[in-house]
Amino acid sequence: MNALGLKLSPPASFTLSDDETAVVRRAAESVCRAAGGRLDDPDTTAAARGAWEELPGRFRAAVRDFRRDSGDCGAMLFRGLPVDEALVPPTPKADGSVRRETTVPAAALLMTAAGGLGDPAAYAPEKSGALVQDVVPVPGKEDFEGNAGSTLLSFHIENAFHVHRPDFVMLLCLRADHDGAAGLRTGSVRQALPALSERTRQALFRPEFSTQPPPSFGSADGTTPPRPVLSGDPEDPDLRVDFSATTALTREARQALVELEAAIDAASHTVRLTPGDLAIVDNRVTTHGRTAFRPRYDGGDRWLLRTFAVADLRRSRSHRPGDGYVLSH
Ligand SMILES: O=C(O)CCC(=O)C(=O)O
Ligand SMILES: [Fe+2]
Repeated sequence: MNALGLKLSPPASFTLSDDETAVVRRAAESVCRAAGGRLDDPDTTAAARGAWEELPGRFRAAVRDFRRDSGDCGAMLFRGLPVDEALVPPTPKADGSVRRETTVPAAALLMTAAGGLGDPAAYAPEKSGALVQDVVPVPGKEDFEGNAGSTLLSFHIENAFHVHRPDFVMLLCLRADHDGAAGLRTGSVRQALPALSERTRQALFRPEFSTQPPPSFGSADGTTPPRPVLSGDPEDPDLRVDFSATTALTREARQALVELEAAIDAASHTVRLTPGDLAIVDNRVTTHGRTAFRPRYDGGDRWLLRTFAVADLRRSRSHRPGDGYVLSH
């Protein structure tokens, strides 16, 4: 039930059969052999695009349907992807760690899945522009407002400040946290909207908010020019907000932001990812965050791999030198 007493359906989930998992594994392994295992090489991306065609039809249809209409939750869970936890190396602890080699089939898998949503993309100032990034707790960063932390991570649209924020965020679980406490939270504007007053909606459509780059963008500075939090169709708007980085510039805007955060919280869903679970979030309409958990830094901590996808790579061409997959700024 949400604040209005409405029952909100949770994100849809899709579970692969054992046979389908085996087919996905073979496709991912073929990508691992491309470009000498260099994950960020364009030949790997090309191999991943080809491997998409090899994936089970049922899986491809589900991803394609999600791409067309991500539903009320703007998030979907795919279970049973080929992750063999026993073969997963110790969870890294280094700040900003990323995958540079395609040796983990899971990394190849994310690149392949990106091909179904559009294309993979990354940002040079963030996690050294790697297409597949580690989401792991980092010692000393417990309170960090970013994915290296382990306190509550507030709801955000990924890279909300950026004119070319990603369209989709993919998070693939290699290992859960020791206590099974860490939960990925998603909260969609589609489910929150009915709880907002007309006055609040109007305030959120006004360009009276600015958003800073997240701390993961390193030294990148500069607050965005004033923008609206909601845009597009009043009945099905796009959302651009990061509750730890968006500032309201007027009193009414401030009040609207508080109301929006409460509505998103009330409409949110929490999922505890286990190895082989892939969450895809529609970053145009749905925020995500994470509950607190307690890392041990013993090699057995929670470990997700993250890749962004964009539906139309061309749109960001002016940010991508050499027509690559990494936005330079
Ligand atoms: O740890 C999580 O479940 C989500 C972290 C996050 O927001 C991200 O990696 O973008
Ligand atoms: Fe995030």
